[in-house]
Amino acid sequence: MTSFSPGSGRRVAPRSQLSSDAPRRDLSGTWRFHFATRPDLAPADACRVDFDDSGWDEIPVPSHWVLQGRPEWGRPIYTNIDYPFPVDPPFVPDENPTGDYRVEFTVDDAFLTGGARAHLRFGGVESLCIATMNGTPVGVVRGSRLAQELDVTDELVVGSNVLHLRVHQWSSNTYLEDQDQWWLPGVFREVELLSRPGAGIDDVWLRADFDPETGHGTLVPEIRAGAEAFPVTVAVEELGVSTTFATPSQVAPVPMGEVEPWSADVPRLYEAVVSNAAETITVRTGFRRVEVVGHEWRVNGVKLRLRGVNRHEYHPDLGRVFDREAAREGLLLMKRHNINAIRTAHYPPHPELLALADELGFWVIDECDYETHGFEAGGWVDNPSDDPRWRETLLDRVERFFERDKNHPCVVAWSLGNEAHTGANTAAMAAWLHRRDPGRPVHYEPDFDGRYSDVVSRMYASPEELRFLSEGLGNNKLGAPGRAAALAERPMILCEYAHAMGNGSAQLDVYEELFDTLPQWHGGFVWEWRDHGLRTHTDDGREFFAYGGDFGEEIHDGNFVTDGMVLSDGTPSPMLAEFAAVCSPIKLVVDDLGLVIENRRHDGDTSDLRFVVVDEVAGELVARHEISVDPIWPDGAEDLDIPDPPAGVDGEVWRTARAELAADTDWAPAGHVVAFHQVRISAPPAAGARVAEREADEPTDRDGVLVLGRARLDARTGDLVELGGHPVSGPRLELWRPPTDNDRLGTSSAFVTTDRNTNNLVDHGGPTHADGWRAAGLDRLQRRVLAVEVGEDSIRVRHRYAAAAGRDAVVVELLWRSIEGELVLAADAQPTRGWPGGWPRIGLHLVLPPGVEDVEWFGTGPNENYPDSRRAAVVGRFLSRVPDLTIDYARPQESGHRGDLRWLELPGIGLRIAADEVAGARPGFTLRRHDVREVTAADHPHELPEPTATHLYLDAAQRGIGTLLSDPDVRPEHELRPRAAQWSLRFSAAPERA
Ligand code: IPT
Repeated sequence: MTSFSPGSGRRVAPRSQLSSDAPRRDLSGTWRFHFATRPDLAPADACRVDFDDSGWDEIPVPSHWVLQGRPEWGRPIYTNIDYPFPVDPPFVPDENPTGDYRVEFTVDDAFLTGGARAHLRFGGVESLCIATMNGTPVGVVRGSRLAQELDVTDELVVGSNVLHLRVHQWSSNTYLEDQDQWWLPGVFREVELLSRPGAGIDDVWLRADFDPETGHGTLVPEIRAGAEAFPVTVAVEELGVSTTFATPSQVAPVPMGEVEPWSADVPRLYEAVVSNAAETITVRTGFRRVEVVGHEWRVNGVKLRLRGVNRHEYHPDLGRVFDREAAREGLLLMKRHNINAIRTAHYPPHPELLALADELGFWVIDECDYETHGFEAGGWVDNPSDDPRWRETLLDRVERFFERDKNHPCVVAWSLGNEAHTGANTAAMAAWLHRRDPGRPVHYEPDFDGRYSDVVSRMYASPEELRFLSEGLGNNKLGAPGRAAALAERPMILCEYAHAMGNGSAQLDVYEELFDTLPQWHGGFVWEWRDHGLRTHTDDGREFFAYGGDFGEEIHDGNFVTDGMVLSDGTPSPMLAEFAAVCSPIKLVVDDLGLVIENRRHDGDTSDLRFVVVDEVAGELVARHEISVDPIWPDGAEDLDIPDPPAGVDGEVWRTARAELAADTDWAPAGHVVAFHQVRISAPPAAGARVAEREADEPTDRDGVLVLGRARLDARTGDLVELGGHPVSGPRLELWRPPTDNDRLGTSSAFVTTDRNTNNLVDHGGPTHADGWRAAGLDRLQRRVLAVEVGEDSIRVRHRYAAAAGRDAVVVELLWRSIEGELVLAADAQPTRGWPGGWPRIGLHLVLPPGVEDVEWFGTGPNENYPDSRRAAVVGRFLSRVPDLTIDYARPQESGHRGDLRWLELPGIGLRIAADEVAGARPGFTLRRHDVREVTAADHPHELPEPTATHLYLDAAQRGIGTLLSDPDVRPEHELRPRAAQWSLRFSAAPERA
């Protein structure tokens, strides 16, 4: 358990995951299982063939034992950086959960005939497994997400066999596997029994080169087999090529003639067959050439543009157990959102994932199973990356990782791991890869100085830092003095950016523009694809998705495990739509005269797309034009004339151009929108009769209730009590928003940065944004009525808002009038000088009756949007159910804001609210069943109380949502400083609906 060794016993040299016709037995199924809280409590004789396991429980293999609904078998633990036990390498605590597994299976003689050998192949066991076959120990398997074969020929018998595995949750390996995810022990990938034919082909590596100059492909085979295995034939039937090598020394490159290349955009695969008398191996191959030429990282001669995500292995019920259908659905969802690249954070995925990426088309950075982040707090003392005692194990890891995955065309770089600092061992891992596969670059982010990796990689760098790096200027985090200029000669990526925790991240467009314009930058990988909440139930049976702390962990990192663009239940977050809008490889610019279409795909013209322009007046569709255009080649653009927009019409004219799929594809149906652009057409308004000055109604006071048209107000406070016959209260000033994760964790200087010299995380420890807002009392404003003045045709109300102990105040004046059945509100908020810091919002809050079901609005939508994240939004008319307006982020927080409201209608209470422009701006709205205080108080969606009202917030402004871990998190132009605000609102009866 506690040695530095990479594993022991009958270990077989690492090989590819190959599809062979040799006999194979998947041992997945129901096994016998015994759980012990400590190794010394595990049954002593459990490995003996005649051991009586009839009293044991059962468990599915593959699975994690902590996800079997048996709390007595331990529970999941979530830590991001910390080890869940003392840093005392290579030792682990005595309390080391231990699972004993037993399975009985039979094999027939086909398995062992002709000198065949038998291998047990482990796809993944967390974290250490001692295997015993028919009573004989056959090996110790280490490396949780790495494959390992053991030769069990001498133990396997024709007929019945007993396999026993003893699995320890913690081992020395755990020090190397400190990734930001749940700790989930168990046999979580398949265990297979493979028959290896006597004169079989041990391993195959088909390097499939594509020459972009000639369009020709070449297969460069590497065949690992004994001389007796020859002759060996390599054939690609589709290309009419078949070559037989009589001896090992004859093995040589096989010219394929003209081929179609493989790329993420056009993932053309060919089936290659490698065979001999004993076995036939099928490899799906793709021809492509990966090169780093100066600062360009190219595939098939074309610079890569990575629009990527970090993807963990995750399933809300199964943990890291691979579910092919769910994984495929996930990849299709990526395709539908213009994602073309995956970093397999932070370990090699199930091999089938790479097969899917080959088939569907993704550029993949495949990452080794290696992270030691928990050494950081101790200044990286004893860090495995630079400790000779770990060298053999780390080289073993990189070898097993590489050998398993080497045949996949999707893999365009090898990554040594994540957050394990740097040292002689990581340098040796890189050297090993360079020697073994000169054809693909090595990535390793903590190699800040670029001593042994080929791609300059950073995390959460600010836009300014991207520019500095590009210009060859060093500073903190960017490279040692003297290295910056050298780094600027290399390709650059952000292996993590746009931290998607909760309602975040914004600024995708800022990064996209830099990726498109700075020559060294090739794009980045959003952190991360999906939340990892685990489906759980409360005692009374309500479902929720658990994050750190929900299983009573001693230490944990809370909801940092839910930081994806897709929620735990599979719901795409609004950020995913924003990503799709910003990162589309098809760029459209439309205006009243023309349409510019640019194709920034790596491969493939635009013949799969149709281009549509629609015109809307006041949110109503008035024209749809299909624009005919010849296919545009990658890197090409067209500037097209399009029909004139409508003229002489009443209302706003909006024109939207869309690139839609013309036909169904593997990943989306015809009509799917790949790109769009919307513009407001400044059409001259229709010449209409000027509206005559209208008379305002006179307010009347009936026993302390002021009646003004549709409204009734409290004569003492000036608050609404009724509107159109429905109880309504407010409006009240609101300066608080339920903190987003960024608000709650970020500071004016990002809360953690990395110290350049030590690579230690520096916690700036300053108050977070939310701390600042709380200190200013924004969440507890008290109100004092200054005046309620009833005039001849208006009611003027003045309120003063300030927090306990504070002197800073905001005075809000509300001027109510009623004109021909329309209630008109002119509101004005004026802060005193001297307010510290910033505000999250400046809004008016109206409390409406509960049960308001539906809303229709003319404004931005369909999704929530914020000042720094609104590229997925268009202006139009939308319908929604009220609960669907907000997102159930893992931890409840600000959600549902939609900027630039023109009007909204609530048919349930017959209310229409129109918002007029004041000083060129319109308010945004949020409609939610809980107020900001209820949302702030809840830690999970299911903790929100039964709704008692419907809350409408009309915000003159909201702060941006920013991007966590970047400095600054919110760009200065999207900060909200204390300021005055005005609203111009009209309340009327909603038109009757059919
Ligand atoms: C970065 C990690 O690489 C990633 O695994 C994840 O933990 C992310 O942070 C936070 O969610 S490391 C961080 C110190 C920048």
